[in-house]
Amino acid sequence: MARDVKSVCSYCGVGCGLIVSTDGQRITGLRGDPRHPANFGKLCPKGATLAQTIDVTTRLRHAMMRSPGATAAERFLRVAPSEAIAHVSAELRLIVDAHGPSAVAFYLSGQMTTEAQYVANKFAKGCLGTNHCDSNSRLCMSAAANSMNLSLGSDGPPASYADIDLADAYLFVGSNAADCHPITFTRAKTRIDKGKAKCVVVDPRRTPTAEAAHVHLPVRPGTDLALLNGLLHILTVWGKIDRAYVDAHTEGWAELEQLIQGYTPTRVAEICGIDREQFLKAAKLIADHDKLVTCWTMGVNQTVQGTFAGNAIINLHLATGRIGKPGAGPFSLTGQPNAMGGRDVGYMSHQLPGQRLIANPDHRAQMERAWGLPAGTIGATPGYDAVRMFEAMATGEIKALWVIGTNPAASMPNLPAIRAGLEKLKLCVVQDAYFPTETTRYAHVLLPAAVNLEQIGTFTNSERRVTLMEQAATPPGDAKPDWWWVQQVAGAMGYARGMSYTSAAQIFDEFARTTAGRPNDQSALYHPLLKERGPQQWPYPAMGKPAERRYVDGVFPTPTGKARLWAREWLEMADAPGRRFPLILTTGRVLNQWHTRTKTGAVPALNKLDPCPYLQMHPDDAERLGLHDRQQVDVASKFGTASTFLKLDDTITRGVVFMPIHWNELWGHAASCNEATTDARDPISKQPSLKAVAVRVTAVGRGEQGGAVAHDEPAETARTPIPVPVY
Ligand SMILES: Nc1nc2c(c(=O)[nH]1)N[C@H]1C(S)=C(S)[C@@H](COP(=O)(O)OP(=O)(O)OC[C@H]3O[C@@H](n4cnc5c(=O)[nH]c(N)nc54)[C@H](O)[C@@H]3O)O[C@H]1N2
Ligand SMILES: Nc1nc2c(c(=O)[nH]1)N[C@H]1C(S)=C(S)[C@@H](COP(=O)(O)OP(=O)(O)OC[C@H]3O[C@@H](n4cnc5c(=O)[nH]c(N)nc54)[C@H](O)[C@@H]3O)O[C@H]1N2
Ligand code: SF4
Ligand SMILES: [Mo]
Repeated sequence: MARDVKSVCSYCGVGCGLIVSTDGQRITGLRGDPRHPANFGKLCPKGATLAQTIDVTTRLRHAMMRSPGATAAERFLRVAPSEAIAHVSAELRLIVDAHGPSAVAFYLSGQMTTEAQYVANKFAKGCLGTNHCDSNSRLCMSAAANSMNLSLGSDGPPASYADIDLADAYLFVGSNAADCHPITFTRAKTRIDKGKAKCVVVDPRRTPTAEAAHVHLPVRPGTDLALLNGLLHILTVWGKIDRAYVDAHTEGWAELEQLIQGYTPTRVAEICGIDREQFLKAAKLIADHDKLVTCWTMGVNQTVQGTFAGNAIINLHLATGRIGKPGAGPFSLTGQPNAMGGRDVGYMSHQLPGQRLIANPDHRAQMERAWGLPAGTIGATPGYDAVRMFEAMATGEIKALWVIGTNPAASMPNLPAIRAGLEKLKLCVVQDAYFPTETTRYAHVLLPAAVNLEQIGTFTNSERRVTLMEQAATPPGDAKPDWWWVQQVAGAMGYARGMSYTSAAQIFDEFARTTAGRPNDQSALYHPLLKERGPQQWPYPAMGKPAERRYVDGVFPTPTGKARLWAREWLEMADAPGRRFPLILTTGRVLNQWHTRTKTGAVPALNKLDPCPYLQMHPDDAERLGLHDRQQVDVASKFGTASTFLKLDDTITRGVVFMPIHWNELWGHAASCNEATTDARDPISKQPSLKAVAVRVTAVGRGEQGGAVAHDEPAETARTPIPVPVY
């Protein structure tokens, strides 16, 4: 029956609403939802072509298996879903019985529905009893989440998109929102173009976002904390501190005031490698415009001081009283479409649902009661972070891995080490919607997943808004929603009690109840309400009022009720460039590709716009190194070597090179930037430093290869010629 249903885009954290026309089985049209508050009908090129990613030859349509211990070359055989479920449950049972539950790990994704994230997390931490259940948010939002928790007492940004429409100044730190959060950026750009708002962008590259700025500060990677401390210092000198707010609603000012004195404009300019006058110009813009929204993303989060830099952004807002007010607030933009939902269900290895922590005995007891488990069932030790999980696979400590909705063999840092982990697994289950991916190469079992347009569920976007997706198409073959597969395996292992949901709506109800009384309270939300009233923001408590803007009253969910100002000293990156590795490699995104391209790779229009990988380098650096445009080069770090083509342009800071993350092993041998990235982590958030590693760039085959151990290079795939780039 032909009709229109509502859904949400499954790419970025903007969370644009969709209206999808369907004949009951297939999608016949897709457009932006004019009433959705994230996009008011607009879509970027990725969202507009989302329907083209559904019925493609690379969909994984059936469960597939190959024998345990099979080599990557051994072919998969199609099996019935029941056989795959029986096999996975039997193998997991054997491993748990022989080695304990901590020999099993889960690696989840911010691209699963909240319902699926909740069920997988419950299965791991509640049923099986392993806390080694982490997610790709560890590579993405972990630093921002930790900084919000430490400074404000709760994860989840204080501001809303509506504040972007009210602001008179924007500060984008390590965010290329023009390419990565395009529809949100359009809102800021509209105000900038009308002369209603000023804009400062901090990024080593002159990105499309920086092009729109009044001041662009091309910092050296990893120096944002110094810059932010310096901004607060100069605001103090200029008398811009809101003493009344600081005294009433924060603690820690004395220490912070002391620390920032060391961050004079001259010193900051030197540390960051920027012009002192430009720095002062940026500071003046920020000083003169009270309605400031600061957006930050991976340029901050993916650094070894990511949590501290997030704290410093929040310091800036707290100390000047620019939080909880219309048009003002720190705004961590979420990367994936449902990373916020994932953090709400507690899908990182140190978390439990409702912003609870494994390390907190009260929180564990509350979840044991909620899940009907005997006291003491949930392990008291937080599980490993993503990188540590793969290390534990390499040593044989973790023997089984179930991956859902992420592609670690392409997206994790230091891929040689990741492969060493994947190769050692006794059981590797990969649940994906597409085949092949870089990770399916290491799988013993493949479980076919329905994508978001083929199921019912919810995503929570950057501004804490929960959107219901209705089913627009029938999943192909044996593909099923992610939660279904987990529940089937749980049932087969004897955990049917508490794992027998009949619908996504029922799962949502159980999850929503766990948030009651918590900072992310959304206990009054349920699917029919979302369908009737449209997408809603949390907090959405049972008796209280839903809030568009948090902390309006200056009361924070910390033990004292006050927000915390953190005095954090900037440190030089551990792996600074030197004689052997003289350049800094940074990595990131382009507008028309999504991550490892399982979806965007199937859309011709997008591939025409962003066709191929490259290494962006300043022409002066190329000249010094004797390299020329479009030349094939090796990018070697002490971890490994990536191979790609040079793209010379002067929009990147000298001494820094940039490689997009989208083209990986399936594109060409060693095509992934992550062959060379470092797995050094921020000690608080355990988020890897994907934005900076020291490298050497040489003409292909000319330099010695990077890496502590040269990774195996099977003769038949060695140096698959990479198509010559066309820009
Ligand atoms: N088109 C597209 N959009 C996406 C995605 C996608 O794959 N494609 N992915 C989504 C996801 S999951 C995420 S997490 C977001 C990421 O969104 P962004 O964080 O905006 O994207 P990135 O390109 O990873 O990094 C942003 C910028 O950080 C800069 N940078 C590097 N090092 C530093 C540094 O030390 N300091 C500062 N200040 N800047 C630095 C880079 O030059 C880059 O321009 O995008 C989301 N949106
Ligand atoms: N060097 C470097 N590395 C990075 C980053 C960087 O900036 N630099 N960014 C990091 C960040 S922020 C992120 S978020 C990660 C992203 O890295 P990944 O999560 O690995 O990237 P995706 O390609 O989005 O992987 C999603 C996988 O899930 C599958 N999939 C899609 N929809 C569904 C579904 O509904 N169900 C299931 N089961 N599967 C589905 C896709 O086919 C794909 O294989 O990369 C990280 N890695
Ligand atoms: S801005 Fe993000 S959510 Fe909106 S259409 Fe584009 S990719 Fe989808
Ligand atoms: Mo991300």
